[in-house]
Amino acid sequence: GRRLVPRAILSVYDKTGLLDLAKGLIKQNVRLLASGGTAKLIREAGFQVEDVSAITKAPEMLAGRVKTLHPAVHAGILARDLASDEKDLAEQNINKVDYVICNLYPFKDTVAKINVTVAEAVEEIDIGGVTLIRAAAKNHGRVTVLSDPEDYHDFLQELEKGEVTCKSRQLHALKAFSHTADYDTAIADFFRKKYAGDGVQQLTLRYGTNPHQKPASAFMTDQKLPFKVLNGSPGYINLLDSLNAWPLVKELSDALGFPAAASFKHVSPAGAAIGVPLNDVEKKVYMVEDIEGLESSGLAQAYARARGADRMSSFGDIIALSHECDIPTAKIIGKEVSDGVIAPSYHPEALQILRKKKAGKYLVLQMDPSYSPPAQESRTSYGITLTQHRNDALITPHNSFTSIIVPKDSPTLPDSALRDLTVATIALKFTQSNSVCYALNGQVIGLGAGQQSRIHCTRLAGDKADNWWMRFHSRALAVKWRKGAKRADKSNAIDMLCSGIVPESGPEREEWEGNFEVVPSPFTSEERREWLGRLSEVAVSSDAFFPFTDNVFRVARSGVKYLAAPTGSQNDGACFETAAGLGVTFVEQHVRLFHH
Ligand code: 93A
Repeated sequence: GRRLVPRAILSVYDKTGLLDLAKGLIKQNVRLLASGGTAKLIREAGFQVEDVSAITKAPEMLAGRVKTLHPAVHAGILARDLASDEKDLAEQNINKVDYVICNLYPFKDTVAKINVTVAEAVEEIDIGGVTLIRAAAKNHGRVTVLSDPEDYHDFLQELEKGEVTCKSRQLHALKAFSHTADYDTAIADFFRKKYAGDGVQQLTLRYGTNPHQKPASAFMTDQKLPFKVLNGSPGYINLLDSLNAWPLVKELSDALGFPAAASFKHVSPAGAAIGVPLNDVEKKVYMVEDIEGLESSGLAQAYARARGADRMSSFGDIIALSHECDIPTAKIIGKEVSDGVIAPSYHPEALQILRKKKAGKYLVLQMDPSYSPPAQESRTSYGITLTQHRNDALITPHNSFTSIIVPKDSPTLPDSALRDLTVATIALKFTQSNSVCYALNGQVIGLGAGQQSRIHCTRLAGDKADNWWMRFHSRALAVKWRKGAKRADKSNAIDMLCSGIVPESGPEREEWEGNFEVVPSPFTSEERREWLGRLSEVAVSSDAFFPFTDNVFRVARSGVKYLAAPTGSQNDGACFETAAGLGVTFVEQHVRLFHH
């Protein structure tokens, strides 16, 4: 039959606003039922209230661990307006509950205290309250659940006007579900830290982006971390680099069937390459002439190329290797200033070499190559959670570059161009935008990252490609270094020479000259023009369309023959025409590849 008297169950830890609420409910003829402490407070204020134990016919037990957990309570909350539910209730002499007012034990506040014990935390895990809230939220078709004292006022106003609307019940239910989810997350976070073991499902990081950003950690909620720390202790940016560099080399290697390597700095690649065999000049320019076993290691050659692209930028890099780190690769790494490496496995002797770096602090991560991240990813920015489908667009040499726009009579691209466009495009997929990448011989030769305008990016990357090529000039190759010049000093000095920015005189000039046994004279503009004119067959990729023709003009100046970019700009037509006029093949790459 129809109940005449609506009922409310009240069980609150935070008793803010409780008495006003009780008063308002009673005014609307609602019968109040409450758990021990809540009932006591209401009663002492002079309002009518029954103890929950009066309907459960069971006392609160186990020092409060069992208060409201009883069918008399939960059947009353969960019953629908169905004949069969009504029958069940009648048989058990249970009344329906219409309003549930509950907030939970302060688990978060408790575990926020320093040196809290597991026993203390355990006592703050609310069971009955979560069950009340969850049951009421589940049955929000009929029941109103209030889990936040802030909501009492509006609720009472609505009640006074008549009934709580369906919309309000929905919003209260949403809040309730979010509240219990947040509560359970806090509990899981606490026990992950206590029980999972550092480095298994979570990892304490030295600090965040900057040293004052503490504490910092990395974790997964649903599985173990897919990497192990074999040496060192990663920082926040180390991990961001590693977790961008790893998929880059994995995808590059999968796409082209070669071992691949990348050299990351500030969450963008400074270089990336596949293991195309090195010629003698390349070995010299990349400073790997003396590496034993280089010839037989595709991976070592891939890293030599990745590191060789922009040696200045690679100083202190995070390295990713697509295959087991072998001895030759470790030997190259051993000579360079670097922060860490991520690879699927390590040859025992290679690992020994790496463990010696940075006075034993060199970061070595072992990645599970079978790991595949979930399709949906999220992050927070300024407290707001953003979610999106992961960028799982696949770039492959045979599918990504088939739409040749100009020249009109070019049905296919040579394999070398497909290879280099693939290298450039996969590199962009993991580069902070805007990004433009020039590639040749299976490696990045110039990559511009994080520029707000595309043309600045195209120029930056083009200037890097030019600088890379100037390093192959006979006069750059013939440089005589001072005895004891360090690798990094050499890279910096050669960079100044090749960029054409050596000052004519003054202390900077003197310092620069100090690197050489025989000081090279700076390149004349004629020398530069002549040598840069010989750079050819370069592939370039852009992470989004070219808004103006200036980009096309600029890439052509650095030997670009093949250009891949998305289309959709108002100036597409002009860009295609410009490319055609310059003898550049323009391929539409259909996927925009912004990355942030
Ligand atoms: O220990 S409990 O999980 N066992 C219960 O059955 C139970 N029922 C309600 N804690 C339980 N509660 C919680 O007690 C509520 O979530 C609320 O935070 C608190 C209110 O207790 P009191 O009314 O005695 O102050």
